[in-house]
Amino acid sequence: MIRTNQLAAIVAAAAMLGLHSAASANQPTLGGPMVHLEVGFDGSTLSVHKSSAAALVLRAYPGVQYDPPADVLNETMYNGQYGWMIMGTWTAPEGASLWIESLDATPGLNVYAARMSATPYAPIFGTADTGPAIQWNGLMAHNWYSTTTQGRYQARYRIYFGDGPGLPWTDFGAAEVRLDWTTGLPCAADFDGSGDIAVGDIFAFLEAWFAGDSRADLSGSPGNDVADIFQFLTLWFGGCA
Ligand SMILES: [Cu+2]
Repeated sequence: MIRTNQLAAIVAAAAMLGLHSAASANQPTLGGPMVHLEVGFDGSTLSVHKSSAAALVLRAYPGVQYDPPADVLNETMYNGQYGWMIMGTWTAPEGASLWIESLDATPGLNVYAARMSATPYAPIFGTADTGPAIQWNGLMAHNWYSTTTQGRYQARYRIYFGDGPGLPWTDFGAAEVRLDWTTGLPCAADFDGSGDIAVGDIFAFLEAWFAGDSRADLSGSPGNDVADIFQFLTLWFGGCA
C-alpha cells in the first residue's frame, strides 16, 4: 500500500527537480531486454539459437511520436528486442556473404531495419513490397517488428551463405529460426513511453496531472484529483504485465 508520506516525498522531490519535462522520446524503445538470435558456424553448417523462447510483446506507446525515419513506428504496436548476433568466433567461407531470408510471416506484421543499420527504419523482409532477403554484415541488428492489429504473430527466417546477389551456396548448411510475438496493452505505468518503469514516469505523470492533462485522469472520477495519483502509483509499483 502507498502511504501518504511516500506520496508527499515524491511530490516534494518532483517539485524540487522542477518537474523536468516528460522527455519526448525520439528514440523508439526495444520494449524490454535484448533477445539474441545467436548465429554460429561449425565450418559446414550455420546454426541459430534464440536466447529466450518466450513470445515478445508488440506494444503501443500512446502519445509518443518519433522523428523520421523512426516515424514508421508511430501509432503502431512494436518491438525491437530480437537482435541478430554472431556467436563465438568463426569466419565465413571465402567470398561468401551472409543472408537472412523471411520464409513466412503472419499477415499484418511489418519489419523495419535496425537503427544501427545502413538504412535505419527502412522496410525489409517483404514489408512495403521489399524483397524477402537482406544481406547481413554480422553486426548486431535489432530490426523493428510492428503491427496495428491485436493478435499473435510469427515469422520464420532462414540464414544462409550466398553470393553478392543473394543466391544461396549449397555447399554449406543453412539454419532456420521462428520468432514469436503477441500484442500487449500499452503500459500505463510507463507514462513517458521510455520502455521501462523509472522515476521519470512519476515526474511525467505529475507534470500531466498538474497541467490538468486528461491522460492523468486515471481514477474515473471527473477531473484530476488526488485519487489519480494514488491510482498511478499503484500501477507504477505494480509494474507492467
Ligand atoms: Cu543486442
